[in-house]
Amino acid sequence: MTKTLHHRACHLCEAICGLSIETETLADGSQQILSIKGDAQDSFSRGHICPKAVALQDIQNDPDRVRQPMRRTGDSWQAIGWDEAFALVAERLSAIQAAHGKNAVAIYQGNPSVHNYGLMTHSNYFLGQLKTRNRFSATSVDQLPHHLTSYLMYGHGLLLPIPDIDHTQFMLILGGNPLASNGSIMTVPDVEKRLKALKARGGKLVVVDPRRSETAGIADQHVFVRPGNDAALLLGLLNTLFEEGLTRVSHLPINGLDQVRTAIAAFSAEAMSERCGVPAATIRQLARDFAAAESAVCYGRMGVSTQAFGSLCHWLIQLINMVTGNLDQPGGALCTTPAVDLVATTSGGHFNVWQSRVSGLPEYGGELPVAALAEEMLTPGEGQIRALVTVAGNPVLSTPNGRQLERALDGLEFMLSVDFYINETTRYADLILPPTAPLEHDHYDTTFNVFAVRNVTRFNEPVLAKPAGALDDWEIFVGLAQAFAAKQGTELKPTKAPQQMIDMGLRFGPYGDQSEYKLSLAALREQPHGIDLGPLRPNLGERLKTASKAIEAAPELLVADLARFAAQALPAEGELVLIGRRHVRSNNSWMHNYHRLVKGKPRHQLFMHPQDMAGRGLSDGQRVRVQSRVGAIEVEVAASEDMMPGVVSLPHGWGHARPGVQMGIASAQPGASANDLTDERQLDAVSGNAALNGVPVQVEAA
Ligand SMILES: Nc1nc2c(c(=O)[nH]1)N[C@H]1C(S)=C(S)[C@@H](COP(=O)(O)OP(=O)(O)OC[C@H]3O[C@@H](n4cnc5c(=O)[nH]c(N)nc54)[C@H](O)[C@@H]3O)O[C@H]1N2
Ligand SMILES: Nc1nc2c(c(=O)[nH]1)N[C@H]1C(S)=C(S)[C@@H](COP(=O)(O)OP(=O)(O)OC[C@H]3O[C@@H](n4cnc5c(=O)[nH]c(N)nc54)[C@H](O)[C@@H]3O)O[C@H]1N2
Ligand code: SF4
Ligand SMILES: [Mo]
Repeated sequence: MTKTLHHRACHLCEAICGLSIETETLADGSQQILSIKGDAQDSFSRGHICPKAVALQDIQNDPDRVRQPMRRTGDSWQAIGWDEAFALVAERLSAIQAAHGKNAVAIYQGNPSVHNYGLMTHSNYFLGQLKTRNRFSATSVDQLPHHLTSYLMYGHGLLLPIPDIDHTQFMLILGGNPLASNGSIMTVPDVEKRLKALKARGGKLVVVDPRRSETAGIADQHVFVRPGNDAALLLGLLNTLFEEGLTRVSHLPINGLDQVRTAIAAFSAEAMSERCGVPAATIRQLARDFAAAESAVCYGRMGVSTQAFGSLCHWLIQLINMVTGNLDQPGGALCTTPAVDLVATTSGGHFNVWQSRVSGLPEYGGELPVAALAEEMLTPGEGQIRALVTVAGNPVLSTPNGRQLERALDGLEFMLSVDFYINETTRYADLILPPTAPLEHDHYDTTFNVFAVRNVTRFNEPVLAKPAGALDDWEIFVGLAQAFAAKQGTELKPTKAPQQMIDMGLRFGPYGDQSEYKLSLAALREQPHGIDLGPLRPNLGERLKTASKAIEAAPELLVADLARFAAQALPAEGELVLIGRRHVRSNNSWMHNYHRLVKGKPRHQLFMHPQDMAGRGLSDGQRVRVQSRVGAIEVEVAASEDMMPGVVSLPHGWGHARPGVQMGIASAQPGASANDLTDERQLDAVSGNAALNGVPVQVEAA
């Protein structure tokens, strides 16, 4: 019996905390996890950990986790071999594409893809061969407006300015709750400590949220806003900055700022107040405080991207940072200089080069908005989707109008899921190909180092041995690619292993062979606690990828959206709208099958202000029926003074009690899916991102 201490980054959320995992190897060679703790020596997370990381052992040991390829016939699943499975996929997808065209096969990639570097390097080795325009992902129920705005303004969708949280003196957060989410598009382990440090050095934290969230609870100021109307608040803010002469000249080359000034001249704080529900005096004061601070940063996340004016919001946020001189400045918003630099090595992207067949929604970077997925399956005609490949995703619980998507999945001719659970989505698959569990493969963060509040890098070896016959995600894609190419009679370019790709990325990157750091995979292997490459530094000027090599402050598409904004009706009197919510013990839809995370107080309820409950004769804990345009659910209501009156909040990712789901603990949990209420027609019109927040609903006793 030997004990080993491993160091490993947690991949479950964007905070990428360093963990210390102790394992024991028994005489028969089998391994077990003895403990999972925060790694105090980790250069970035300094020992921080949350309850989800401890559940990594539950993922490992879960008897419901699928461990070999499974084929479904009717309601029953049989294990089959890998080669047989690969051949079946090649055969079925080739036949469907031969009969109905390339676009008859669709792809959906879910969130864990970006936390798994083998999926990042190799999923396209197979999926690219399908040459379909029907590609979808979780991006369009999440951060698409961030990418589109950066693409339009800075020339690359990944040039995302990150809040310099450790050095700022004023942080304005809209629609983010990092105390629950641990931060997003702001990789920031131990965010609570860092926000408290901001306050301790005399800085100020302001949170704008229709719910007094956990983060709002530690802020100096919390401002309620009508869901979906942050653009009004941001316009009032920007207008005040211009009107009161609170702007500063930026060191960056900028085109179109005068045009912005003219375009927003009519949107004064006074004119915007009623729409967003924030007093004009508060908007003006926020602008003055922001401009007066030694350094300041405006940061918006989920709450402001998954709403009807998501792109407008993210544009305005960039502008507010820019005109106050805080863009590309310490203490403001800065882009990272990542060790593996995806911005330098990829093109900026493309937008609206083609559109979805039924609703004409624009592609971004080769993906269509997922709100269109079901209609593309259900609407007959040339180009109709007849087969689907899902990778690390659960769109039935994650995308708007999940019930409609279920009906669509039921009608497919073939479906493949690369996933290790039979859940609400994958139960419709004809074939499930399960990868190794997270701790059975190595780890490098290709994505979240790019979004981190410091420049950091880290490579980790597998913690546990790979079981005999198991394949990593990337190996599954190599197997699929080979079988598909063989079936098509096409030649497949040889590929390198993910590790070799990272080694090359490191060596050709900013800290590589040409630098004093000489980073390589071998160098990272010697530093399992990670390497700190210093604070974020101004670099945007040299990283811009626009044709003009200047920031485009007034992209036509976004300026034009102001007219759509101005034309909307004011919120109806007495209207009730739904927003989402996250909890630190939950992770989207897929971590409810572990007892240690679901025990204790229930967390699935609909939060409602007592005043709104009284008006409907509802009492705390009662079962209610929530109805939207697309559907209805039943759930328990919980009274909460933290809600803005007129707003109810429900976390997404629940509602596992559906037939055929093979996740014993999750299925026994109460709760319903928020996405049985969200509306596939409610979108940010510019990007096609789903507007999951601000959904009109009616609530009554069940
Ligand atoms: N109403 C509402 N809806 C939302 C949101 C909201 O706030 N409100 N949030 C949205 C956001 S931000 C996101 S990102 C999406 C998430 O949406 P999805 O990505 O579609 O859903 P997840 O719940 O992350 O499901 C992840 C799936 O990946 C599998 N998986 C986990 N790890 C791996 C792995 O390493 N390899 C493979 N192959 N599979 C793996 C899990 O078993 C699970 O089936 O949901 C969105 N939906
Ligand atoms: N514990 C946990 N951590 C997670 C996840 C998880 O599911 N659980 N998911 C991960 C993923 S995929 C993501 S993308 C990130 C998301 O990370 P965050 O963006 O921090 O997401 P949320 O915690 O949902 O916070 C969104 C906030 O927006 C508010 N909000 C809703 N509508 C509006 C609105 O119209 N205007 C404004 N101003 N606010 C609004 C909500 O009340 C909520 O407090 O979290 C990641 N981390
Ligand atoms: S906050 Fe929790 S889930 Fe997120 S990386 Fe850290 S330990 Fe993992
Ligand atoms: Mo997300």
